[in-house]
Formats: sequence, C-alpha cells, structure tokens
Amino acid sequence: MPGGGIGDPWESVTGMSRLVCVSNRISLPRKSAAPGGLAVGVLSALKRTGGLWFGWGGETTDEPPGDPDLHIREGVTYATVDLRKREFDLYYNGYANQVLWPLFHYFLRGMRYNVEERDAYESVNRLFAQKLLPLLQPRDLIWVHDYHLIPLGRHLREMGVSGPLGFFLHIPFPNIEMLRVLPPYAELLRDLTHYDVVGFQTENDLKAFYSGIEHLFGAEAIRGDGRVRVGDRTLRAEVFPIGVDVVTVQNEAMEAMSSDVVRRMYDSLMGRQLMVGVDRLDYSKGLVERFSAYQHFLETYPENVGRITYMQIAPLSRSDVKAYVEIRQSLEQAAGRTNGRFADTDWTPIRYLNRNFPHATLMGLLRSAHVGIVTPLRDGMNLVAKEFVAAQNPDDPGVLILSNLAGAARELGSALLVNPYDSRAVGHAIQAALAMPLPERRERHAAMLQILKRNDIAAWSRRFIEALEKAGGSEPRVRAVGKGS
Ligand code: GDG
Repeated sequence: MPGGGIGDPWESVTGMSRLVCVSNRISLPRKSAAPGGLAVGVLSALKRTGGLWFGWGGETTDEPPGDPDLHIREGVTYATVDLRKREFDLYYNGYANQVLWPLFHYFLRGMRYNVEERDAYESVNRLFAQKLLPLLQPRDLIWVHDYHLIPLGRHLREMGVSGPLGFFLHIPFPNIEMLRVLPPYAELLRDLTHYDVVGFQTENDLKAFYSGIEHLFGAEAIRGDGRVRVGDRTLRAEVFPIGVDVVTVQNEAMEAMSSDVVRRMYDSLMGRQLMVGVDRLDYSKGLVERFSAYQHFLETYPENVGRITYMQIAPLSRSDVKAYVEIRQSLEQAAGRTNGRFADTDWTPIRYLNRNFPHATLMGLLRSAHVGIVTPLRDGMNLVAKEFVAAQNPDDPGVLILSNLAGAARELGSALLVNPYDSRAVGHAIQAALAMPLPERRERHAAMLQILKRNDIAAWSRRFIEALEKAGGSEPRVRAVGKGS
C-alpha cells in the first residue's frame, strides 16, 4: 500500500481509514485523458493514501448504465461508470458547463437555465450515489470533488450514508447576489449542508459561501468558530488552497530541458526572449484579453518587435459547448491579426498551439521561459501559475505575471499582479518582467517558492482529510485493503 513508509506524513493522518474520492471524470493511469487541475489534485491524494476513486469513465452509452468497471492500479481502485449520452449532454455540457461554470465565474452572459438540464444534473448525481453505495465500507472517508457533484452528498445521506462526507470546490464560489440568479440556488446551498466539511480555494470563496448561508438561514447559522449549523447538522467550512507537487515539477522541468521537444523549441528562439502561457482553451482564462495586451505591448514598446516570442499552449476543452467554439474562433482571429501585422520573414510574434503535451514537457517549456503569463478573468486557484514558479531555475528564474482575479494571487503576492481586463497594464507588466534585474527576480521567486513548498499538494490533501477525520470523530477506523475492489 502506498503511503505506509516510516516517516510518511500520511500515516498519522489517514490512520486506518480508507479514502474514497468521487469526481465527475476519472482518468485511469496511462490512458490519455483530458488534463486538468482536478485530475492532478485527485490523483496525487489517492496515490498517497490508497483507496477508491469513483467517477465517470469517459464513455457514453445508449443503454442504462450497468455496474461500475473496477481497475486496480498501484493500490488504488478505480471504479468507473458509463452515462447515457443524452443525459450526459444535459448534465455535463448543459447544467455543469453552461449554468454552474459561467455563474460561478461571474460570467452571466454565458449562462442560461433550463429545467431539463437541471433534472439531468439531479438524476446523474442520484445515479452516482446508487452505483457508489454498494462499493462503500462502513468507515470510509468520502471526499467529493467539484461543481458537477454538489447534490451527491444529499443523495448519499438519503440512502443511509452517515459517515464523514467532504466536498471540495475547485472553482470560485459566487457571492449570494450572483448565486441567487440561479433559480434553484436555495437547493444548491442546502445540498452543501449535507456534507461535514466543505472546502474552498480562498477566503473570498468562503466568505461568499457564508453570504449565502446567512441569506438563507440567518446570521445565527454561522457560529463563532466558523462552523455552520443548519437544523441538526453542523458543518465545517474552510479554506484549503490547492497546491502542486513542487519536487516532482522541479524534477520534471529539469529533466525535460534535455528533451527533444524543449531543445528544438529553445534552438528555434535564436536567442530571443520567451514568454509562455499554458491554459485550457476556456473563456475564463482571459486569452482574448491577453492577446490584445500582447499586441498593446508590441505597439507601446516597439523595440521588442522581433525580439520576443510568445508561445501560448491552449489544449481544446469542452468543444461540444457553443461558447468554447466561439472563443476558439475569436482566438484564432486575434492571433492571426497580431501575426499578420507584426510577423517578419524570420519571426512570428505568437506561436499558438491547440494541443496537449506530456506534463513533463510542459514543465520544461515553463522553465525555458523568461516570462510566464497567467491572466484568467477569474480562476478558483490556477495551478499553472504555481507550476511556473516551481519549474524555474532558482539561480536565474523567469518572472510570473499573474491575474489578481486568480485564487493563486492570494499566495503569490510576489508575482507581477495585474488586472487581466487592463490590456495597457498587462502590456506594461510584460515590459517590466522582461527588464527585471536578476536580484529582483531571485528575490520574488524565492518568496513564492517558499510558500509553494509549505502549501504543496500533499499539504492540501492532508489538511482536507484531517478535517474530514475530525468531523467523523477521532476513533480509529478499519481499513479493509482490497475490499470493495
Ligand atoms: C480547475 C480550476 C483550479 C494543461 N495543459 C496540459 C496539462 N495541463 C495541466 C496544467 C495544470 C492543469 O492542467 C490545469 O490546472 P489549472 O488550475 O490551471 O486549471 P483548470 O483545468 O481550470 O482547473 C482551477 C484547479 O481546478 C485545481 O483545483 O486551480 O482554478 O479551474 O496542472 O499543467 N497537462 C498535460 N498536458 C497539457 O497539454 N499533461
């Protein structure tokens, strides 16, 4: 079993309990899967603790879904369910990604509501509970991830699960004034009260949650110690900022520097400075605004024309959702405009790539960059910002430009913080980053690296599981390795 070695920090945390993680999508190891912060975080937690990871396996069917498929890898049991195609479309492309995602990121223009999608969201959550139930053991710690599965806790409770149930939201939580745009906002808030621990990325998200609780249940529901009391249930709501595996990122980045892809890219720069962005192609990541800031930068500081290369890696995501098709078109046009206007026979200002890379290669590309640009219009955390810092050579680190609307800005105050909507300010920040003297780069980098090491991915999981253990009482739990798998 992983995580059982001498001096392993998990030993004291998980005791003898089994961790069960539930998320919308499961990526089996070695299968190519859509990369995402969620997958990175969940995998890291499960590998360290062992246990069960339950979720949709990526297949849709025309038949009613059968029993979950079980796979065991490195001591972790993966249980995957199929979903019916139509129901999946309504639940995932519809309610999760055209209602909750835009609303929680404060993009009302991208949100529309319909009851059919809401019903599918409910029924997929009920199905998850039904399929998970037979796999559960009496003393499991259950950790549910993200906005796709908010009602899962209520369904499990209704089916008789009384043990510790935790929920972590990877994306921002909106203030009540935004949340109550959603017709069933009260049900959403009530659903969250079925968990014992509800975790958020930042203090802002926690405050927004309290604003909803106060609105619905009155100020007396929030106790002095921050716990929330609704009816006969008490829950802990807390901030758990997700981190990265600093040592792995450092090693990946160093090793990738000698890889073919990174060397070819580096040689192709012909001594020019490099700015890199890595984001899923998503309107929340602020890519259109970033492209326009870069154009602004080239106009304002023409001495950089021909001397800097901006490489934007943007793997496609959620391509079945209209807003994502539209953002893709806008970006192609914006990159084309800038390249058409500024490119020369031997230089292209923007290298725009809609493709995936192995994680290690990405870390090598980040390490090669003089500037990392991470300017989401809103982001729960943003792991790329943290990976950029971890991937740098501490003796000669690149500079991070970071949106102050990303959760990561709360910890990474030594980055060049910008408002992503202010293209002039972002343009200035690019110039400042390129010109920053080595001592200042080192100082800023060292301050951020220290924070990343303290709040790394292991600390994040450990803190959440500790909170869940406390919520369930401190008695020792029995872990039956291999059962239910
Ligand atoms: C959600 C929240 C929150 C990217 N391209 C490739 C690839 N990636 C990896 C990155 C990074 C992860 O995916 C992306 O994580 P982010 O945090 O930047 O963004 P979201 O996907 O929107 O994640 C976010 C996160 O959940 C965690 O809680 O921080 O706020 O929106 O690790 O390196 N990985 C590979 N190939 C790629 O092409 N292998």
